[in-house]
Amino acid sequence: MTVRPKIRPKTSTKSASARGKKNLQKDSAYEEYDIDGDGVVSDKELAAKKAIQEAETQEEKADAQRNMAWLSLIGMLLFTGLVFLPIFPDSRIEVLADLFGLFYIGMSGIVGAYMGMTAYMSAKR
Ligand SMILES: [Ca+2]
Repeated sequence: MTVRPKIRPKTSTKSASARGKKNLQKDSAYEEYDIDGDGVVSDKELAAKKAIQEAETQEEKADAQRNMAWLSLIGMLLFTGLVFLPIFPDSRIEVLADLFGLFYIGMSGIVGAYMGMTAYMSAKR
């Protein structure tokens, strides 16, 4: 009977990073990417984090556009109310009449574009 030598795992003298194992630096900004807190930043966690960030960006964009649409709507109403106040002389209204038309078209364009865009986006999902 021959005695076969036992195969032992080689103990490497290389450092962790040289063997292909990667570590984050101390207090890395990417530590938050370890969502489940197991000390490993997996591809799945990176993908999840990316998806979350994209969703947040989309939400911020949607919020800004909604605010703009509201501002346009409120602006039109305030402007209309302001023009009917007695402090606004008739002569000035006559001079600026063409400009007022453009103002309403511009403001309602923003509101309409917002409505159309949100309807299109919700239909696309
Ligand atoms: Ca993890």
